[in-house]
Amino acid sequence: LSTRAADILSSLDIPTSVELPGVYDGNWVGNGDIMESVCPTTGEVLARVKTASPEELQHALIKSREAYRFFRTVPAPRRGEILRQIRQALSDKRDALGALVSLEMGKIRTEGVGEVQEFVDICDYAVGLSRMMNGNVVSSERPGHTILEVPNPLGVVAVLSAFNFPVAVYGWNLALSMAAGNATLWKPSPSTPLCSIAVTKIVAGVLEKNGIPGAVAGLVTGGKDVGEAVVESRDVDMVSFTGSEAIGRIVGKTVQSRFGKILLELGGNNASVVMPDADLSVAVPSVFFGSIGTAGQRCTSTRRLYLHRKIASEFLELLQKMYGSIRVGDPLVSSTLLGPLHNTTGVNIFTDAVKHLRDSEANILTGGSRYSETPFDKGNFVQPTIAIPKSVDPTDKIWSTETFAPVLCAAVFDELEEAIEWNNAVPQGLSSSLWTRDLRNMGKWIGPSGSDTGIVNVNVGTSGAEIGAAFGGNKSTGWGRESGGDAWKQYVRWSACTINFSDEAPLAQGVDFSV
Ligand code: UN1
Repeated sequence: LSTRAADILSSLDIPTSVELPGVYDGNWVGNGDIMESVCPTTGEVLARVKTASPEELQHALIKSREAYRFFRTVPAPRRGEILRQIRQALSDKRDALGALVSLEMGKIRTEGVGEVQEFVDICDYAVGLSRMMNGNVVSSERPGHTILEVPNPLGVVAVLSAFNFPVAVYGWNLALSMAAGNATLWKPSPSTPLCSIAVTKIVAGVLEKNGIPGAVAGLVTGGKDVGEAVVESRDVDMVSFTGSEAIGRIVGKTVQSRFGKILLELGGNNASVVMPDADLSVAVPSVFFGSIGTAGQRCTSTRRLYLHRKIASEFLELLQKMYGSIRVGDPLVSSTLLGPLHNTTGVNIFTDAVKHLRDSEANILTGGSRYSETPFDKGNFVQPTIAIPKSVDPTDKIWSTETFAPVLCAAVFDELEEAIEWNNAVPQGLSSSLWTRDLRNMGKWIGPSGSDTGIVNVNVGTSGAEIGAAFGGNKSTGWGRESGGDAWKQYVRWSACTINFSDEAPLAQGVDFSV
């Protein structure tokens, strides 16, 4: 193992040079298939992880159920206090954990650390929430009656997370799920097991100190088989899945067929729309970050760019200049702005998209190839690409599918209505941005005839949402909401309780059933 990898792992108390147990249900075990964690920058094998065997998975589910039965009786503010301690423990390890994210996932240092910060932030939020998960008192139409709407803990929540946010997305789910009084079982992406082991160790340390069963925050690493078994299990009350539309469709159907609860965060295909009155000194750098940040591997990355004819060439010139100045390299080096794609599948997605652009005679303004010279030859480095496809055909896959790589497609429009139509013409509906200084444009954009995405920004890029508002998308993005806003309401089971304090038994709607 390279020294830098060894240093990062040991700073997080992860042993090097052994096969790591990748299952936690109160104890660390792992007798299933061995999975390798590979560094996307160097190709180095960082660790070998022993995943969950089928028996271990079933055992973990039993332990989760037991943990839930205990945890649901712990008062919510007390659960909040445990979250406060988790927040502190994560914050103490923020830089080390951030470095591990960069090492294993490939995103740059500040984004790796930022992701841990996002987990810290949602813990803060959930601490407050633990004293504010209020139900309702509803007026009854019957004398001497009252109606309560009570949020109760839901059960076992399984979180299936993606490689691109190997820490934060679990954090969003864990924090709300714990505040709500559930047990959470994490099935991370098969290619980022180390991040999940490191996070689980930190969380488990806090649970242990407080005498809480470890399976309140359990972990099962593994591949497709483990994921399928979790999704199919009737012991899982809610599945929160982040990933592709293709897999999400299967997950959604499976959970629905057993009438479980489902929360889906699927593909994004996010557009920025730039009006002629936009402040380009704000818009250009934001589009730059939106399209190149995380090497284009956020669900919220900017993939489509619609420019008003009056500013289109100026905008593209400025943007290309920024693309030209991008510092590519090792994501752990603090000056780097563009790291590698996470895996070779990502490289193939990039190559296919570029080939499709070329075949369909798109104008490729910049990029279009891999970086293959040393030191990039060992990693998954690709050139950020801007292309102008021949037409804006929403049925063409270059516009209608999520390309999880730094490929930005641009087109020119004349009227805002036209741009809104293009924005809404794709199956996905996660995030979108309008750049304007005119209030009337803004009103159109955020109103009933405006953008149909779950995140609708003005003079703010498509990616990089704060945790305070609900995060999620509409249409084929899956309609799920995580993080802030009302998202917590999905992690509880609601009880509508009509209570009779009177000496009579009147029926609702005045129904007379007297003998
Ligand atoms: C994701 O890409 O799965 O808004 C989540 C953002 C981040 C989260 C992205 N806060 O870009």
